[in-house]
Amino acid sequence: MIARLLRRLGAALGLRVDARPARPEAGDVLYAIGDIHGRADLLHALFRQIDEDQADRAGPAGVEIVLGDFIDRGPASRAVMDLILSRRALGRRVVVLKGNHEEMLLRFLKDPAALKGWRKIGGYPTLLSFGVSPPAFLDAATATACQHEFRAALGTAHLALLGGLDLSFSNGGYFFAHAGVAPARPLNRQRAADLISIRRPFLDHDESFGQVVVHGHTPCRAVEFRSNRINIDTGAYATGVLTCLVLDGDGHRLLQT
Ligand SMILES: [Mn+2]
Repeated sequence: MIARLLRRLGAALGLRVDARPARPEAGDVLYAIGDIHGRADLLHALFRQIDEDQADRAGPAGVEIVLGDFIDRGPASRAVMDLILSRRALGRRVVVLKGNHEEMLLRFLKDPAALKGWRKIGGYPTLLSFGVSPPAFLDAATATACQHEFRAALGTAHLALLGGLDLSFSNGGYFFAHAGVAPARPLNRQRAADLISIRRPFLDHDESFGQVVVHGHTPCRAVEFRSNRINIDTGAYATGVLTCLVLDGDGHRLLQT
């Protein structure tokens, strides 16, 4: 009754009002992990913290959500992928979302010309982590040779992981995406390009998106808690601080390296 009145009042004022606070679905505990960027050392430490957190509580295992940009820049992208895969092999529920960096890697696998753009955002350390030497001089021939070498170096499990990335995930009033959402579109009609790379007008938007958007992509000094979004990209690659946002029936907490 009150919820309906609030929604009607909100609609009259041109606002979307969430009368129902965000809360994970029946007993779920959500662990959202920010931009890892090749820091397997930090991810390893954070998974330990998640395990300790899980050990302290009864009930089903949590859902772990990797928010994308787990590769590039840092030195150990291959090890990051192996850690994620081993997590799944343990039977954990792990949702892995696509960031703009994974998008660039996938583009390079299809088109060697994409190496130029991927290099600019820190793709070379990812090649090196797979034992592939980036070209000393980049042209069409060396890019193609590098692409072939990289394809051969990627294991089937790595390819399956990269080919199976999700663009978004939703649970109990929380909406997870790497970069954010386009405010002008409903959550179920978002475009891939916005989900993986939007900054403005998403970051400036003060009104509700319909669900609380949990995202990374734009590094912040400390986790940003807003009424309509939570940014957990604490720039792990440069700061050494990798953040996990824990959402459960009691609210939210942070685990950090
Ligand atoms: Mn990003």
